[in-house]
Amino acid sequence: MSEELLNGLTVDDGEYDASQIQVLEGLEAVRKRPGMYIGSTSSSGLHHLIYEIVDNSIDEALAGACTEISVTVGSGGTVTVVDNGRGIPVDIQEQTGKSALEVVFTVLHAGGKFGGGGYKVSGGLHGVGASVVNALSEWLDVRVYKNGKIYEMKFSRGDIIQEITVVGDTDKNGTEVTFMPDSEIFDDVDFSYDVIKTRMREQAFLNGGLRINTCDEREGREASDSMHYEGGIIEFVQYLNRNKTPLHENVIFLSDERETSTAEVAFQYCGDVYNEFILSFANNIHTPDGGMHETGFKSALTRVLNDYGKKANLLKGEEKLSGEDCREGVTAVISVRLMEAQFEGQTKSKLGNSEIRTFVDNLLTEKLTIFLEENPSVARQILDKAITASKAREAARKARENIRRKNALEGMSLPGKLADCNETNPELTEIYIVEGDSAGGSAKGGRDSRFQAILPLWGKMLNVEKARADKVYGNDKLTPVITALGAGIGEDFDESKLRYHKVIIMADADVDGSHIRTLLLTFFFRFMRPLVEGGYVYAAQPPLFKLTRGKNVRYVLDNSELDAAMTEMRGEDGKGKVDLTRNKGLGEMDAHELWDTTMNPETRVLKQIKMTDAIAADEVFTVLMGEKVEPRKEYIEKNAKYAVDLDI
Ligand code: TSJ
Repeated sequence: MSEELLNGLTVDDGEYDASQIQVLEGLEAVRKRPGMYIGSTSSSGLHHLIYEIVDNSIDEALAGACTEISVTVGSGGTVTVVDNGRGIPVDIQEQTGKSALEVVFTVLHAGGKFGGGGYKVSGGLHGVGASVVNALSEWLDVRVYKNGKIYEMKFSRGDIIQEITVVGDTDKNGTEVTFMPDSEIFDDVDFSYDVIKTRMREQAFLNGGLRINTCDEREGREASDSMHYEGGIIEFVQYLNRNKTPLHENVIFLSDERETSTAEVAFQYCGDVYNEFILSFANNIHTPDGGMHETGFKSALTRVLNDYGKKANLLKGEEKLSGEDCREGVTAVISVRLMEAQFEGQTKSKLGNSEIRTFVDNLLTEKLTIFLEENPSVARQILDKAITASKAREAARKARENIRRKNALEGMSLPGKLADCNETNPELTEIYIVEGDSAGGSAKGGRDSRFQAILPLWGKMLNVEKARADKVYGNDKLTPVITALGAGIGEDFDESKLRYHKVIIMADADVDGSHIRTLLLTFFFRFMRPLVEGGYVYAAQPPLFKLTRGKNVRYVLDNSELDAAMTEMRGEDGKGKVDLTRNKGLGEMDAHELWDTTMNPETRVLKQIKMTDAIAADEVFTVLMGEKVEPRKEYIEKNAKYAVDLDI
């Protein structure tokens, strides 16, 4: 091959081929700043490698040329992705003198754009990441099954190790990529089968009809699953609602297609649920911050339900349903595909294309109106639910107004049980919410009152998952928490008014403690979501064991540290007699012990409550706190951990 240079001269193919240098520079940039391409080099970036490869196979499925994809974690920690598509083209292109296969793996952002036509509407959505994965892999092998032959090419950290070689005959078609992530790049190269399976299940739902298999071949971790949903996002909604009680039997499904975009919406209301759960996707990519597709759905839903309510005489006179009323108890999946998706916001997790808002709005306005007219009993159930929600919201508003007025009258008085701290800069202060009066007493005695406040709680706590908002606002167990934090609740919640930047739940490490912790977390999650999202909520970790040898006392957090601590304390001869007791409760520790083990910032262990996965969190809360007993039992048996141990 030859390359034209600036002065019109051409040089022959050789070591100094300009395009080759560019390629190397491109992939070198990826290795220098991996975060720019895959977000991070932590576990999430590591798993991103798989998604980048699988996206190519999904594009092939969208082009109608692939029906099955398999993702396997090999025994050595590698990942193999195989599909039964047409196989990446291997013939040399005139323009570049290279095969599409080589270009895909060595040129940044090259996938999907080669070979002229390539993909149309459905495709060309992803397929940009194979070279990034190649650059960040210790090694990567690709095999293409095509034209009756098996072609193979090998790379290491982006460099070509073996040019395309025919290594056998085959009657199959498809592409197979195996890679070993580079341990020089990633903090940890251990893949999580659960993370992979969850993502692949989501993709199987979003691409109805496509079969996706997952397999873990690592010793002691063997597992395999096969996921295939003819119903697509309809089955996604059924899956999300599997532990809830649907208000109407069938999931409502609406879809439309334009020249360059498609929209699909599936939703179903649940009678026993008071919050909304909307998952939206653009080009199969989750958009946790919503965007135009979600806005279109929400505004049209509100308008269509109000119009229907008027027409069917379910809403009288000036009665009007708010958007929130119309979404109470709904589980919805919105999936759109479009040519040039604009992802906005700091985390690129919001869809910005405004034409999609009109598209989804029109879809609902036309087709949901028809659906309601054709299914009056379903329509009536939905409207009844929204009207009840509206009345409850009005009651809640009054209750909230009462709290506000009371606060104003009493000069924003703090709860009587609160032992506040001296410091007033919230960035420096902490509040311990403590279960039980006796533990509260020890905590008050043990704390550093300069910056630590204590709020004891006692008695039975309200389960907010089973109550509407109006019951929550007036609740005498929750009101002290609301006033102590000082930031309001629900729509009124104002992060900037928060009186403490560390809100620490301190409860026993037993079943009752776990219960109160879960109840409080559910309350924060549903009514003070920014508190959880902002990372203000923590769980204190009181030690489970106390070791005594003579005058020496040592506390141990949990089982995993017990053996080592015992050995250490027995001393070198291994003969010292060490007394082991299990801590029965916070109340049994005196003020000093509580400070040393659980409250002293120098020595304590705090667990920050994270909100990484909305699906998992919603699941945990509905399962643990909802009406159905059977799934809850199953869940607890399966996890045998406290709810707080899950990364919510
Ligand atoms: F990108 C990649 F290398 F990472 C990769 C691509 C990885 C895997 C597992 C699969 C694929 C892939 C690519 N599967 N199927 C395809 N298809 C094409 O590249 C292809 C085949 C034929 C034609 C055509 O127009 O004839 C066009 C394309 C884009």
